[in-house]
Amino acid sequence: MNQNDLINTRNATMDEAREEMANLLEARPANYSLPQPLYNDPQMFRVDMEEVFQKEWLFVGMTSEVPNKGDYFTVEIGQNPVLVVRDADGSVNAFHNTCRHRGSRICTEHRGKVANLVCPYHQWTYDLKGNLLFAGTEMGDAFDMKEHGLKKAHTKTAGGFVFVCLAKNEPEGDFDEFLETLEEYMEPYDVENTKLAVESNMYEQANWKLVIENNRECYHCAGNHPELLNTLLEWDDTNDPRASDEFREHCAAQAAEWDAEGIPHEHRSFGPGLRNRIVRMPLKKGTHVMTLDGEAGCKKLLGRVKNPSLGSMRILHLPNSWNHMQSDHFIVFRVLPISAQESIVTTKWFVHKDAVEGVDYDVARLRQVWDATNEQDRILGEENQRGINSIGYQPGPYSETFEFGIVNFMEWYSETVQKNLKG
Ligand code: 3BY
Ligand code: FES
Ligand code: FE
Repeated sequence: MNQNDLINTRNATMDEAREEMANLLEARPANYSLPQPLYNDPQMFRVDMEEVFQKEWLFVGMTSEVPNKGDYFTVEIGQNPVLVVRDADGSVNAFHNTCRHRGSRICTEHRGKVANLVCPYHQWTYDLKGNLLFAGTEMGDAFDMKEHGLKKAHTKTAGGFVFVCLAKNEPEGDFDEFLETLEEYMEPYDVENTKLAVESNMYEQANWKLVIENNRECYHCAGNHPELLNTLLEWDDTNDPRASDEFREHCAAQAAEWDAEGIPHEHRSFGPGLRNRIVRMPLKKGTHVMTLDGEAGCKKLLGRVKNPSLGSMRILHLPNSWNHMQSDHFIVFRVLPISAQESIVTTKWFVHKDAVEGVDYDVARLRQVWDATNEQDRILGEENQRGINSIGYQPGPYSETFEFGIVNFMEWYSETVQKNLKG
């Protein structure tokens, strides 16, 4: 076979995978877990990468991680290294972290600060807008510097959240409306004046969809999350039909306080499968934040917050993030796929930028509950994956009352992939 034949064979294999994906999703009963290949097959994973992670808006981090000019962090979206950097004009830019010379990664650290972006291989140098400034003296007369700037990824920021999109064209939809709401709901926290207290990167041997499925239900909470359940109410909404009168009274009392303080709390959601969703939920009566004992994790409250009991404002962004905003600290979660059966879950804890470690907050205490919860969820995800890999696996039913969040996720996933496959 010559090179073209080889490329054609490869394309034909991907075309088959795309067709198989479309057929599997088309035939999928809405309230059942997915067929096995969608959780473990490498070709299906490539379709997920191409149709979801390389086309949709993804949460990557917070603007307060890059407070000053030249601050950057890096992130790997599947096989795509991306760098997020603060420009001199204050904007946050994202680029493919791959040199326009011969493709080396440019920023090799997880985070750092630079004046310019210098490739470690042959020192091609780019400014913070991605323009090529220097390529040595040996590239010949015909070489055009302007044609060799870094490739940009679309970037949007709102309420301190940074989203990137690797597609050529941004996806259509109501993402901007979600961002406006995010801006409004995040206002009390003054995110620009927060700092990263600590982060964890957890490797999980499970397909990314299993990580999200696990997060979208609390059916498993009672049996697995003793630390989290000290403070977290299992319902995902204040009007859950299963909730007791006591729960409703608690919600109403909290809502009255929040209204008086101008703290947004009402449920807002956008897109198919409530893809982007914000709701503030009270925590258990008598607890303030998600620490082991429910008492503050940081003595300095965030932004203009006065009330230590702001519950947790839950922010969901499919396909890859859920978040908990509280009075004294907030926690963001990011899921990124590595392969069909591997993912990375990154958790970051933020506090007021003037809070002093060891005085106002103790990192070990701050992270305790979600470290425990993440580890419990990792084991659940990995066991879920192992069972799904069996020839004995058969898609099983989701509970309508406990697992509607997964039904929604699957609705979004299925619609999005099918739409994107059609191009
Ligand atoms: O709290 C969360 O992030 C979600 C909600 C329910 C289960 N899971 C722990
Ligand atoms: Fe970057 Fe050569 S690959 S300078
Ligand atoms: Fe869990």
